[in-house]
Amino acid sequence: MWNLWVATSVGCELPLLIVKSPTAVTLIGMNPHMHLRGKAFRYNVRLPNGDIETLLDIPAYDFNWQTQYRLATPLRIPAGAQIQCIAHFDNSEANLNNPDPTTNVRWGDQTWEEMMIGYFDVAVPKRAATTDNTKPSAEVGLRQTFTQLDRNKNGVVESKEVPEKYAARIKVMDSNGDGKLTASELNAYIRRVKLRNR
Ligand SMILES: [Ca+2]
Ligand SMILES: [Ca+2]
Repeated sequence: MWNLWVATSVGCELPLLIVKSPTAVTLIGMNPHMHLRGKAFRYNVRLPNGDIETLLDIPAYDFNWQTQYRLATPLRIPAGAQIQCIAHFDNSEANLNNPDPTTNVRWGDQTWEEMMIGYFDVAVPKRAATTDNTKPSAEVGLRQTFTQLDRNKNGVVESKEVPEKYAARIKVMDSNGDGKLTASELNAYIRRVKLRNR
């Protein structure tokens, strides 16, 4: 979790970039959430070619009017795209909803504390896309996960570095069954999967 900190008597902007979609999805709606110091909220999509398009722009956020924005026409989001959320807060006296412009604000459940959440709903195809153009990103994702899990950077993912949710998948790739995943075992797994999908 990032560190939300809104200093007293000023506004600030917080960007939040959400992980790349591994497969094409359909965006159905968005639901921005802030508390009383929330001022503005924008959702962008960053497409795989780097283009950025605005999905939803709320220039005057009202805490009392929290709603889900449903798209009149659901929007296809291609594999590799990212949803970007940008929130503005106003912790000054100019914000008439501000319960206390003299205090710094942190993340919290109460309305006098703050939140920044960019909820969105997507529909994911029942059979995840297996077309050729998703294969490189699946491979890149596996390699990124391997690098992230290898916390002590010795080029091997040991069992103590593996969170429970990944344990079963790592076991499949650990071909010699010694409880450690090496880079060559990862490469061999990627080759096996590619051959099977051919
Ligand atoms: Ca390691
Ligand atoms: Ca091994």
